[in-house]
Amino acid sequence: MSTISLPDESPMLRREFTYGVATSSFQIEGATESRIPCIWDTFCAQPNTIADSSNGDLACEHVKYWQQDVAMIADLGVDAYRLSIAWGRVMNEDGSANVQGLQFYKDLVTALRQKNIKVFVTLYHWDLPQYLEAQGGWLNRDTAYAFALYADVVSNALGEQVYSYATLNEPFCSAYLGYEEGIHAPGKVGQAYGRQAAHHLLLAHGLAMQALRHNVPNSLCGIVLNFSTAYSATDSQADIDAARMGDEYHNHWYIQPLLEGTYPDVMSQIGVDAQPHIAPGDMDIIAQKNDFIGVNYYTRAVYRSDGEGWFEQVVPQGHALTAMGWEIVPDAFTKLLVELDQRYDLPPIYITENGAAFDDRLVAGEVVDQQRIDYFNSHLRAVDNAIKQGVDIRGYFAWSLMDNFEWALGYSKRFGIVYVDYATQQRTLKHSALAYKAMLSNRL
Ligand code: IFM
Repeated sequence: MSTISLPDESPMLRREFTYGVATSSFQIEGATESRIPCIWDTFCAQPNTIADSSNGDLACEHVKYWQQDVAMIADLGVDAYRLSIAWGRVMNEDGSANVQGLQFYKDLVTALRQKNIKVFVTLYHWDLPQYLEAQGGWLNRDTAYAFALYADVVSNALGEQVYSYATLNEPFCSAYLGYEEGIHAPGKVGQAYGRQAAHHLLLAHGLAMQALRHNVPNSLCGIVLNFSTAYSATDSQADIDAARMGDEYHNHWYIQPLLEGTYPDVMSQIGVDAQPHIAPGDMDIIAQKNDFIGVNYYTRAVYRSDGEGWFEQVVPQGHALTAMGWEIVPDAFTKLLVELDQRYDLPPIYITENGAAFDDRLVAGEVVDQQRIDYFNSHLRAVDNAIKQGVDIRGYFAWSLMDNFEWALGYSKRFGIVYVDYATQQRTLKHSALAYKAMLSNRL
């Protein structure tokens, strides 16, 4: 079996560098009967939304098998586990706390701590309670305040047992895919929707940070953002400008407000009707100090001019693809990290997600996922290169611990380092998990 390795002098071989695995609530938990419905339950129930017409009713049945899953995580030898809380499992519709739901996460956190595993909690990984969506969801400013209340309840309950709290996972996906393109829940379509949702999500982040600062001053608090490094399709000035606009619109829209308190200039290039309503004081709430920013990276994006002063994304060419059709471009990962560092006064960075889906097969009890091992090898080296160029990166989380519900693609895509047989809920460590485990045990 081939291995995952890093250059001998890599700072990532030191014990202080945190390695983990990541999951999210809706993608693994199941147990819908013990929480209130969320927007993904509703979305999955609509026709033609999910590739295999599946839903999150069972997923990996993690609520049932969580103790076994904790043992599996510990066996991998990771330093940390990144999980998300299902808002609708810990809060009731009347705004009161769900005591049993909170107890589930308390037990989970305690069990992980007993195994000496640092817990990285994400408060919002896309599963907005449906009753809030019925009141406008992220288009309604009140949702940001409801989120702050929820953050207050969770951080009071779990306290500093949690090493790190991230407010949101990938607000780009919630806003753009969910409210602008409509391919994710709640399936709304329109630029004005997308931009307003993005603003309210960022506002929610800022408001929640205030609660976190008060309740858990010693936990590491921040946010997780996703980025696809922007490239231009050709050397033409029109395409170069298009790539810059795509970068501002899809990447910097979410990070610049956090670090500089402003939206990118590309905002002036969208119609006045699509511009978000920003109340006085919002940008100050959004631009609070973060202890860390989580970076999720999978691939790059290539843009060209649409001929009308705007950008369009082109179908990737020239690199191998994952099962998602995403180009494998580790150099783009280094470029992204170095450019973010050059442009902003960044807090410490954690790579909170990186990984790949491939067409894994379980044969005679083994999954030989050499392509995933290669992906991890090349992308860990990309992170190492960025650190050597001065970027302050403190940790790396493989996405994902185990195969799970891949949103609009259902169970058809497998991102796990652990294979899940959904019929039996049997977990099998893929070769990538064995390689990750071996790499972790060989650290200095
Ligand atoms: O599975 C998702 C995850 O929920 C968020 N980041 C990207 C992953 C792969 O698409």
